[in-house]
Parts: sequence; C-alpha cells; structure tokens
Amino acid sequence: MVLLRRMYRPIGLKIKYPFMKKFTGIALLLLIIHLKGFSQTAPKPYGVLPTKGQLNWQQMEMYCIIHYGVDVYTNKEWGYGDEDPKLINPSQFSALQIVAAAKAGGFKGVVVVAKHHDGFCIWPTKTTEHNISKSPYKNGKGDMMKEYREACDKLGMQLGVYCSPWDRNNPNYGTAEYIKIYREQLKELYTNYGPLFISWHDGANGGDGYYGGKREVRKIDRSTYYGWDTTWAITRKLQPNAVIFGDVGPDVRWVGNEEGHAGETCWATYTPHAPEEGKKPGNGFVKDYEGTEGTHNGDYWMPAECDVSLRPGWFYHKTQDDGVKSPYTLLDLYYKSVGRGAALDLGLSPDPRGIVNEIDVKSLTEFGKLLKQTFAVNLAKGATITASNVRGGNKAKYGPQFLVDNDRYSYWATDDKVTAANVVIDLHAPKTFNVMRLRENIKLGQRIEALEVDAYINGKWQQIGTATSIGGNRLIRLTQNIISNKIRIRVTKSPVSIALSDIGLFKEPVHLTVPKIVRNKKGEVSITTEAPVSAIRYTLNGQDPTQSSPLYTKPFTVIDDGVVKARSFEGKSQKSDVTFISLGYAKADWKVLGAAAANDNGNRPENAIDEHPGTLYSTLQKDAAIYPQQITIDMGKAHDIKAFGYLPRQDKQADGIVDSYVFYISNDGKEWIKAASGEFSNIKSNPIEQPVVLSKPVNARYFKFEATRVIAGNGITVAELSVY
Ligand code: FUL
Repeated sequence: MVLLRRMYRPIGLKIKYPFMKKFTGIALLLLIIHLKGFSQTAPKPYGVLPTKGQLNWQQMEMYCIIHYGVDVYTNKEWGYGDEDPKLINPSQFSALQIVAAAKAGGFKGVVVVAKHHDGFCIWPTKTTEHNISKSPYKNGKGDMMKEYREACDKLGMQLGVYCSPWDRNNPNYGTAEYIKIYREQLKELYTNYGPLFISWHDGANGGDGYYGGKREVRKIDRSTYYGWDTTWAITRKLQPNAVIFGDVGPDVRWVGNEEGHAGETCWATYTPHAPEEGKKPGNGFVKDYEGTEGTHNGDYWMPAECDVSLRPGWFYHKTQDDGVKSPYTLLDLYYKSVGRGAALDLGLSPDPRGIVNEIDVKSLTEFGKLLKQTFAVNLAKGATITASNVRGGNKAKYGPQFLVDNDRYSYWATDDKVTAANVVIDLHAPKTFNVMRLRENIKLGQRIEALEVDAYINGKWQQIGTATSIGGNRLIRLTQNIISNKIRIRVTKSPVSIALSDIGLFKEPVHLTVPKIVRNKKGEVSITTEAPVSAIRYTLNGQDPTQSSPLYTKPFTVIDDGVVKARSFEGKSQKSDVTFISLGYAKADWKVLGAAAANDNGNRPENAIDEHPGTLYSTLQKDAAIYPQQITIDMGKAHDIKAFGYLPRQDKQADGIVDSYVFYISNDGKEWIKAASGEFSNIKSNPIEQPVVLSKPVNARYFKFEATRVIAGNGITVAELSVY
C-alpha cells in the first residue's frame, strides 16, 4: 500500500520536472489497473440477509426436539389437558442422558418441549397449577428445564424451548387473558434458563380440550388471536440471539412435512403468500405450505427446518419400539435436510423411565459415527484450485484457495459482470469420493441458482452432478464412487457475481442396500433389494437378523400378525441396516360387509383392505357430507384383537383424512360393541398409520370403523385398515 501511495503521488502534484511526466503516465496506468482490480470492493450483498441468530442456526445444522410429558404415560400424541400431574413420576429421569444421546448423534443442541398441547409445564411456572410442582417428581421440587440447562452446559450443547401456544388445559384458552398467560410463560422460560438458540412455536391450534373442565371445542383465528408481533418483541428483548421458529417464520420456517426432508431446490428466502395480511411472516398467515422450496430471492431470510421424529410418533410408545429409524435412514434424511440448506430437527422421545431408550441411543450413536466417518477428511484439502475469473484479479482477497480453508465465510468471488464461471480442483493424485459439499458466503445472500460438477475420467470431463439453490450448505450425494484427480465446478446461473466459500469432497462408507418388505392380500411376504446382494436374511420373532437367520429365497406366507425383519448381507462382515414391517392379520379372507357409498368405482371400499397403501376408499363429494360414515368388515373368522390401525391417504392430500373415530366389534355382524373411540392427533402433519391399542384385547370376527370427523373435505378416505 505504501508503495502504491508513493507511485500515485505524482498525479496530484504540479509537474515541476519534465522526467516526472513519464512517471505520471505509468502511475496513471497503475491507477487504472488498481481501480479495476486490486481496489475492487467486496461484492454487494444480494437480497435479504441472515441475522446473527440465523447464522448460528445455520452452522448448527442439526438439533433434537425432546417430547416428554404426560402423553408418555397415557400413550397419546396429544393429551386432552385433563391429565393428572401425578403421572409425572419417572424413575430415572436424566436430562444429562437425554442430551448426551443427542450429542452422540452429532446434534448440536436440544429444543425442549416445556409445554405441549396438553398444557402441562415441566418447569415450576407461576402461571398455572398444571405443572411439575404438583407432581411427585422430586417431591414437587423438580424443574426439568433447569436440568436441561445444566446438562447442555456440561456437554457443550445449545438449548432451545418449545412452549405450545395451544393449551388444552387452560380454562382461559381462547380469551385475551390466556395470551397474557402465554407471554408470561415465555418470559419465565426466556429469563430463567440462560441463552436460548431457538424459540419454537407450534402451528397446531384450537380444537377440543379440557379447558379447566369445560370440555368443549374452542376455535381461534390463528392470524389474529396470538398477537405474534407483541410476543416476538418479548423474544427479541429477552433472547436477542434466539431464532423464532413458526410455520411461517419469522426466522425459521416449517418445511411443510414431518418426514424430515426439504425440496431438492430449497431457498433460504421465502415470501409468504398471504394476500390479506400483506405477505407477512407469522404463524397464522399461510394458505398453503410452500416451505419445502421457499422462494427464490424471497422477501425474508427464513430458511427451512425439517422436523421428523426418530420414532413414528413424537412421544414414546412401547408399540413403536420396532419403528426407530436406522442410522442409514437418518443419514439419508441428513442429506435431504442439512444437505439442502435446511436444518434437521430430530424428535427424541424419552420413555416412561425418563431417559432415551437403549434402542434409540444405539441408532443415534451409530448415525453419529457414520457422520464422523463420512465428513472426517475433506479430500479437496491441499488441492491446487484455479478459477476462470477472480474478482478484480485480486487472488489474495478473492482467490479460489478460500474454497478449502476452514473459514465458512472466506470466499472466492468473481467480477460483478461474471455470473457464470468455473473452478478446477487439481487433487494431484486420484481420489475416491461419493459426496460433495458446496457453500456460499451467505453473509452476502443466497446467490447461486445452479451449478454443474464434472470429474476428469479417462482423459475427458464427465458430468457427475448438478445442484440448485446452493446457499449455506449443499451436499451432492453421488450414486457411485468417483475416482478422479481433477474436478471442475461450473457455476451456470447466478443473478449476480459469485461468492462461493466452500468445496468439500468426502467418502461415505459403503453400505449395503436395505431390503424392502411387502405383503399382498393373500398374505404372501416378498423381500427385495434395489441392487443385488449375496444374501437376505429375515426373522419372524422380532430379533434383528444375523448370519444364521433364515435365508430369504422366495415369498412366504404370514397369516397371523407379527413383525418381519430383514437385512442384506455381503460376505462375512458386511451387513445392512435392519428393516421391518409390522403386520396385522392377513386379509385374504376379509370382505366388506357394508360401507358408506364410494364416490366412484375406482375408490371402492375394498381398497381399504387390499394391502395397497396407494389405493383409496373414498366417499369424497362436492356437497357437504353427513357424518358418521362407516365401513364394516367381515374377517372370515374370529381373531384376538389387541389393536387396530388406520392408514390415512399417503398422497399428501388432506381431504377425507379422519381425525375422530369409533371402533366397534361384533361376533355376528348384528350386535355391536364399542371397543375404542378417540382422536387421531397430529394426523394432518404426520399422516402415518394410526395404531390404536384397545383398552383390553377382544375376540371378534367383525369390525366396524366409524369416522365421526375429518380434517378437510366432504367425505372420508381410507388407505388401509388393519387389525393386530
Ligand atoms: C406438531 C405437534 O402437533 C406435534 O405434537 C409435535 O409437537 C410436533 C413437533 O409439532 O405440529
């Protein structure tokens, strides 16, 4: 700089000596070069930008949401609000064990459900009697939030809170008084438990509940009732670095499903569609969930969070012990959430003891190991990288070497006019990889719309991957190993100059494909794999298959209910994750005895018992429907019935999904006994099979499924009914 200043000095001087003229010319030339190049300013930020809290959230990538409360003891997903606080008496509650389980999976924090829809508070709040101080836990002296805080501090994890706006216990719910109470609850949580990284506000709102004994339906207008602007002002004041999660932000948006995946293209920015509210973020302003993709160059920085439970439900149910997601399923979800710039929020469900079950801990720990193994070594480190354009020619400031340093925000940039450019990564020797990571410096906004990746194989460039909406994190999981010594990245579309900050090449350990198990109406079970494996072994006794379990050679029949587990093997040491299917009684002899009229022949009642989740029994019609509607089944012979299951439609549509039911049984098809009734909680957001365990097992040949309410549409839809 000193040198440059000296060189330019002559320009501003009166030329006293003729020889200086020559110098002046050179200096002018240098100045032009300098202005074009070395003094080039940083790229102008593009569109809306993340806040400090959002940057922290992005870097966390993964956290767990912990559901523990009265539902664990009543076997429900949504408590009604009339549960006795005395239910909370865990024998081994340990926040440390729970947070450690999350940490073992590589998660960076926990969001604690401090109050779920049932209204029970796991901290000694002053706002309601319905809290932990009324439970036997630590003789009413317990405070689980405090224990979580201490556990997080001990383990270096971040803490967040979930305090349900909907409260089925509170007598004031639906009135202005409740809003005061809710804000008071948040204030307690914000002031007494240290710094929080997230305040999580659920979208499920209003409906039936206990409400202080009134037991009625309370409807609220979610766009006006909560007065979110005032509530968020409290969050900003008391927890300035916390992001606020809601269906539509304001800081983090819901991805729109509880399956754990974002869209293949997923923008961190979003413009909510809310004509009546003037496109504002907020819990109540969404018409349709467009959270999966977001909006290119949207009005708000509002990246997506993918919430999904490790188990089928959010709360622990013993019957779902077989349904814990496997390490590779979690890894797959990681690519589909974190790998698409979103965050993965994995549900953990402590069991009645108050700790994360051993089955869950095992899967989490193995998943954590897989992640570590995959991302331990960035094979692009040490590479020589050349770029087709460097901003102002200033390699020291904007050169491609920043793509492989450890700083997420140092970056390679191009000139303003250059919106498509390449970098070539010379690895110096052939390297084997199957995962690529790309990141932009999001402090300058989300800029890159599309890029393509080539590898130099057999003397020529071959395209191996493409990606859209790069943003804070983009992982490309390749379908096969690539062996190459040179990689090329071609940014093909960007509205402004490029500001790419990170390139990684990684090798995910090879694993065998997991088999798929299906059963047809005749009761025949077939097990297949996508790619050939040397052996598939299975069990019918609930144990995980080992090398000595029966070898699968051809379809076999399972008439009774039970669990089929399978796993692929290669050689002596390699084995896949375990997959399973919970089977009810085979439906070979089942017949429909009667049903509310189907809307057309393609949607016949028989589709409800054909073992095809894709076919529907539907009575949906244009005009308002009358409820209840029923379907009656003759199982051909009497069975011991412990539970039944309703599988809602699996095509992402909500019309006709039943959320309130009665289940009858009979031995002659004439005299009916009510065996169960209730609601299918959370079926809208998480449309998985709804298992209902009967209060006591019964023996019957006939059953009748009665729908008393649906979540949308006129009529009912049933993908499948099963009996266990
Ligand atoms: C949903 C709730 O209704 C579920 O019970 C659960 O808490 C999940 C994380 O959010 O919308």
